[in-house]
Amino acid sequence: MLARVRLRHGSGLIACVAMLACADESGTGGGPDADGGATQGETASEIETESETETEGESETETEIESESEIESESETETETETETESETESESESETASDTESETDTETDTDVEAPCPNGVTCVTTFPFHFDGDTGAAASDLLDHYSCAPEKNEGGPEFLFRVAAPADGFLSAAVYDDAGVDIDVHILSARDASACLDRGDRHARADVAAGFVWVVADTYVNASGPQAGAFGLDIGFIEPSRGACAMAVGEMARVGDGGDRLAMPATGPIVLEAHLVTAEEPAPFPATSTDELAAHYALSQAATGYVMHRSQVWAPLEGGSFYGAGIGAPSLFPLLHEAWYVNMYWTSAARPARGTRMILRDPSGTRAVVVAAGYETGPGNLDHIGGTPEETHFYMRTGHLGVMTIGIATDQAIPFGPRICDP
Ligand SMILES: [Ca+2]
Ligand SMILES: [Ca+2]
Repeated sequence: MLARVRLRHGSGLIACVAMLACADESGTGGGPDADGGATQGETASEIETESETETEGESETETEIESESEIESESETETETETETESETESESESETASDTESETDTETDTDVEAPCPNGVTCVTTFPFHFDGDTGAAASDLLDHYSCAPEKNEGGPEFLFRVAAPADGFLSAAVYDDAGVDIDVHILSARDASACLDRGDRHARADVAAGFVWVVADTYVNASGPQAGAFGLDIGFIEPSRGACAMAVGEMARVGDGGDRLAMPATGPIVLEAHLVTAEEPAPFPATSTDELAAHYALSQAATGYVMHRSQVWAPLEGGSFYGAGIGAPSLFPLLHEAWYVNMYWTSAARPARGTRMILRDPSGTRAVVVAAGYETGPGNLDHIGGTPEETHFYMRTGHLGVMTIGIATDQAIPFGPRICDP
């Protein structure tokens, strides 16, 4: 539906300025190195298909997932579909569910996590929360179509979760299943399919108010029937820091800029970057683009509490002896900083000290992420003013080359991760 293809032309291979790794524009959104065969060719031309797997409705398959590339279009896609085309019949079919629970679930501002947990529902009060289940044995089979994407057939059995958000914040949920199974995840503001805030084939996210939010892991129905089966579900809640987002005014010397330095803060396209090995991941280091990757995802999620269905691979082999190499030894790279890292094509002289706080901000809003600079240099195309991994893009609702404002935080004491800036 909204599938987009973006071509990106880098400036080609430029001499490395870092000890272990040089400019990295590859291994980002395009995923051409999914087979571990990263080449310099990726730098020159990279294709990213930003299509959410399910935008084709019934043609939903698992195969697209392997492209490693469709990361961030869900919000765009679903914004369009949130135009509520819900049918009357659907409303009626859901009214039963809604009516018998409304009294206890109509608690948008109720943070009483002690409220009785309804029958057949799993109640969630701690994060990150993990659940393993099998929709082939689910007790509920009431919800079929959700207002986020009414054309999607979620007619198979579902698991319901009542989530107590402890504050206003960012709620996300990720689902993991195997081939032949297709469980989708939905975030609802009430126990009602017409109250859908977001949904996804693999993950969903929403800014929620303190109180109860509902998450439903539902079974997608394709032409072959309900794709029920075993799945894992993670639910995470992050309360963004709030406050000033002042950025230092100055300029950044970048490799190959011919003395034409970038005025900071700057606004422009931000690359979707790959993952880097951290201090929590001792040698032997990854020998392929996916070696030890699952462990990295788990470590990162545990360190940050930030839930998403991660899919980016390690930064490609270029100049280093292992995949996922940044600047300097991994032992110098805290796990928390990797989750929220940022790079620019700074010269070695201009490169900020490791762990310097920078801010990536929506140029026209208050949404931002505090990110860690100084660990990697790139992207090599100076038009792409910086890069950051999928964690940042997922929160910012941006994709590869999404436009953000970048700058060095004036206050170097603010916490890493999502932030709501003072207007
Ligand atoms: Ca269902
Ligand atoms: Ca799915």
